Amino acid sequence: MANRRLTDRQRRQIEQNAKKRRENSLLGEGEDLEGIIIARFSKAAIVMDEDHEVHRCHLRPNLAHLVAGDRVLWQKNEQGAVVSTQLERQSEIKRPDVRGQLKAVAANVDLIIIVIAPEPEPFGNLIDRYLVAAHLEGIDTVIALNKSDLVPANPASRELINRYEAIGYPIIETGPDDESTKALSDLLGKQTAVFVGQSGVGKSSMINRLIPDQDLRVGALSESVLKGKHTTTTTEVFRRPEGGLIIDSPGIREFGLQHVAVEDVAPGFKDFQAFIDRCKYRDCRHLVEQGCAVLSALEHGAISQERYESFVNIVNDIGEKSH
Ligand SMILES: Nc1nc2c(ncn2[C@@H]2O[C@H](COP(=O)(O)OP(=O)(O)OP(=O)(O)O)[C@@H](O)[C@H]2O)c(=O)[nH]1
Ligand SMILES: [Mg+2]
Ligand SMILES: [Zn+2]
Repeated sequence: MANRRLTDRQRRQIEQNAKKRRENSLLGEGEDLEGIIIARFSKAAIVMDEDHEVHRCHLRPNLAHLVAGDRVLWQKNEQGAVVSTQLERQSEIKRPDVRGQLKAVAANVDLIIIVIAPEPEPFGNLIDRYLVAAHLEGIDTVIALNKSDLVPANPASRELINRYEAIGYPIIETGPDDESTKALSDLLGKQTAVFVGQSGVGKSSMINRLIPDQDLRVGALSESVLKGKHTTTTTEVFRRPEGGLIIDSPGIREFGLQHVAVEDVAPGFKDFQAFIDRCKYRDCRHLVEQGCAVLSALEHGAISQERYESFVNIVNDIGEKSH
């Protein structure tokens, strides 16, 4: 879990801030206040203050890269409110944008909830991509199988999540019932968690259930294609009454990992970890090499065919896109 204590840099910033506040109050300008970005628009942001009140703020031009979850300093003035300073990030979730440029999409996240559901059909490869990215950032993950009411009719989704549980990844099953919502709530505790996954798996619905008085927009699955419509369009932060923050993010169909080095993929596969140090060559790519312990684990069934193929898919994808 990310360290939530103030870093030295943040502490210095707050001290400087107090000094500036005294100076500002002499000048009659707004004092520095702390807040969290809960939603980002092109030239503005919604900031939640320490009393959980929200304010629409302008952004200083040098702060164009602020994202949901960022901690900031902001001031009120006659024209409204303005964010002036970004405080240091403890962690960030990054994703390539449409032009392939790596962009942070959320900051200061302790936990990533990777949501899947019986429908739309889940793909192990997308789960694996999230797991690799989270491992690199050092952020904990939980795989959530949502729409538990539909699982009996789609047992394949439970088989999929059980395979991840067998590897040692934390999982949870959630649905419309109160018990599973309570279990999810207990698991989240006071952490900051981001919900990610395909469109239509029920991320916003899960957040609605956790925060019943928060009227999030929830989309209806289009009956004909059973492919989730994109309902959530911006990444947004919600405060849980129990403490802790939840970040809702727009559903995605693909998750490019071009920003990841090929050699960082295997360490993100928990089931490979026992083997990667036993390969004959230190720079083994685990593809065709002689004396590769991963390939021999695959042969003996200690690594599943699905996971190995998923690994090769990610490695090939990175290789192609970086040329
Ligand atoms: N049967 C069933 N349907 C659910 C459950 N949770 C959500 N849904 C339905 O799934 C559909 C999609 O839910 P959303 O919460 O909008 O999904 P999302 O993951 O936020 O989608 P995007 O915002 O597009 O990424 C809606 O019709 C929900 O009513 C559940 O536990 N059981
Ligand atoms: Mg949504
Ligand atoms: Zn190897």
